[in-house]
Amino acid sequence: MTDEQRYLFDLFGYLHLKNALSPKELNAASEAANRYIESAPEDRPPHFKGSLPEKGFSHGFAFDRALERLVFLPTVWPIVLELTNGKPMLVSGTMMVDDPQGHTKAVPLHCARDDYGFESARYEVRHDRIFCDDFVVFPYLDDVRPGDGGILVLPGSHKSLFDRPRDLFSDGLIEKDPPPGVVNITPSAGDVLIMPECVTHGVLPWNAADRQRRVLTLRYRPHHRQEGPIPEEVRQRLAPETQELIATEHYTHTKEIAKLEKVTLSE
Ligand SMILES: O=C(O)CCC(=O)C(=O)O
Repeated sequence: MTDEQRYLFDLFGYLHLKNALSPKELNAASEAANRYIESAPEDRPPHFKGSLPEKGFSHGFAFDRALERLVFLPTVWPIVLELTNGKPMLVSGTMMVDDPQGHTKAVPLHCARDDYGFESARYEVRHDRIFCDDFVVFPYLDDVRPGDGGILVLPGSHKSLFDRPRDLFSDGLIEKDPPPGVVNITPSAGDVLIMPECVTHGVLPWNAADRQRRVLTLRYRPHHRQEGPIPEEVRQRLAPETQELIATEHYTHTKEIAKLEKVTLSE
C-alpha cells in the first residue's frame, strides 16, 4: 500500500483506484460476466444462481478464470495483504448487476456496525499500517457517470464512535440527490473501489437507460475468521491458489500465496 493510498483510505474510509484492471483483464472479465448473466440458469454448473431482474449472481468470481483472476489483481493484492496483516482470506464473491430492465432499486445506508453491533467489524491503525477484519474490493466492469446512480458512501464514518441517528439522511434511504456529507462515487469500467464493511454505504437507484452496472463484490477477512459459504462443487472449480485463498487457517499460519507480491493462477 502506498503512502498516498494509506492516507486516503484512512481519511475517507474508501479507496478509488482508477484503471486498476488492464484493458485485457477488463475485456476478459466483462465477456465472462455476460456469459454468466445471459446463460439460462439450468445450463449453469450447480450453485451459480441468479437471473435478472435480481441483483445478485452468486459466486460470480468462480464462474470463469477471467473473473477469478480479479481476486489477485496485481494493483490490489498488496492492499489485501496489508489490510489482513498478511493473512488473506476471500469469503465470497457475488456479482451485482443493476440493469435498466432489471434491478434498479436503492439500497438503504448500512454498515456492519449498524447491522451487527460495534464489535462486528474492526478498523485499526498499528505500526503505521491499516488493519481491517472485513472489507470489500469492488472491481467495476461498466462505466458509472454522474447522474446514473450507484454507490453512496459517508466518508469518515468507518471511525465514527457514535451510532448514526436513524432519521438522518432520509431514514437512510436516498433515492435522489445525496444530502450534504454523503458522496456518490462514479467509477469507470476497470476501476476498483475498496472499503471496510464499517464505513456507512448504500446505493442510489440505477438511472442509466443504456448500461448495466456490473460489479464484483469480493469480500476479504483475515484467515483466522470463519470461512465463507462457498459450496464444495464451487471450490473444486477454483485454481489451487484461489483454493488456498478461501481457506480458513490458524492465527500463526502463513499461506504460500501471502508470501508472493504477485499471484498468478497456475491452471
Ligand atoms: O454496490 C452495490 O450495489 C452494493 C454494495 C453494498 O451495499 C454492499 O456490498 O454491502
